[in-house]
Amino acid sequence: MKKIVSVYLIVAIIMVMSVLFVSPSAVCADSYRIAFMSMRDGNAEIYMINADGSNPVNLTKNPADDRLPAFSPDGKKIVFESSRDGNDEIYLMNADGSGQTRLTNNPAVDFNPAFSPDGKKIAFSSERDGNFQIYIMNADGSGQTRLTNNAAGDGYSAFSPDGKKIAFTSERDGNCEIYIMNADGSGQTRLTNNPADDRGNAFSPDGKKIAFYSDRDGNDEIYIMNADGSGQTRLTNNPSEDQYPAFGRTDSSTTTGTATDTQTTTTAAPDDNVSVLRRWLRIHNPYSI
Ligand SMILES: [Ca+2]
Ligand SMILES: [Ca+2]
Ligand SMILES: [Ca+2]
Ligand SMILES: [Ca+2]
Repeated sequence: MKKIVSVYLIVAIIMVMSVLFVSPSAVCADSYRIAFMSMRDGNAEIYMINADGSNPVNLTKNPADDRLPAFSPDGKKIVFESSRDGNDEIYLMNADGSGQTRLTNNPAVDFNPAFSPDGKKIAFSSERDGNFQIYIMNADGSGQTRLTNNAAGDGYSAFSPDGKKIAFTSERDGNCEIYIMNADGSGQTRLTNNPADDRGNAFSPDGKKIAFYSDRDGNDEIYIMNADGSGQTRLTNNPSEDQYPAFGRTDSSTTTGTATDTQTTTTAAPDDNVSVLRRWLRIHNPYSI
C-alpha cells in the first residue's frame, strides 16, 4: 500500500512539475495570433501578439507608417500597407516579419489589401487612375487589374467566402452605399439605397449575409442583410456610434452572436497628414476627418 501511494505521489509531482515548466508561449504555440497596427514606437508599425496578449513582436521596424495588416488564409503571410518607399504601397511579408516585398509601385496611394479565400489574389484600393477604385492582383503582385471605374470613390473590398464575389462601398450614387460584384469586376450591383451613408461591409462565414453600418436612423448602427440586399435589419439601437461589424462563429465555447459591433483595430488608421488618405477614409469612418 505504501509503495502504491509513493508511485501516485511521484506521478503527481511529475505532473505538477511539467505544468510549471511549460512556458505560456509554448502553450500558445499552436493557437491563434493577432496582428495589429501600433504607434507605440512613434510611427505606425505592425505588431503580432499571441491571443492572450503575450509576446508582442514588431514585425515591420522602420520609420515610415506600416498598417492595415491582413493574414493570408493559411496564416503564413501578412499583406499590409506602408509608406516606406515614399508613398502608400501594398507589401507582403511572412508572418514572422521576414521577406518583406513590395507588390505595388506607383506614386499614388495603394491601400486596404484583402486576400481572397484561396490566397491567390489580393484586392485593394488605389488612387492611381485619379480617384479611389478597387483593383485586384495576384498574390505576388503580378496582373494588377482595375475592377471599378467611375468618378466616385470605391473601397472597403471584402471577398465572399467562396471567392466569387466582392462586396464594397462606393459613393458613385451620391452617398456611401454597399455594392456587390463578381470577382472579375462584372455585375456591379447596389445593395443599399438611401440618402444616409452605408459602409463597412463584412460577409458572414456562409456568404449568405452581409453586415454593415449605416447612419440611416440618425447615428451609426450595425445592420445585416441578405447578400442580395434584401431583408435589411438593424441590430444595434443606441445614440452612440456602432461601426465596423465583424462576423464570428458561435460555438460551444462562446456565447458571441454572429454579427457584432466590434471596433476593428486593424483597420483604424493613425492620425496623419496624407490628404488623399484622409479623403479615402471618409468611406471608412466619417469621424476620422
Ligand atoms: Ca513603421
Ligand atoms: Ca503607390
Ligand atoms: Ca446610402
Ligand atoms: Ca448607435
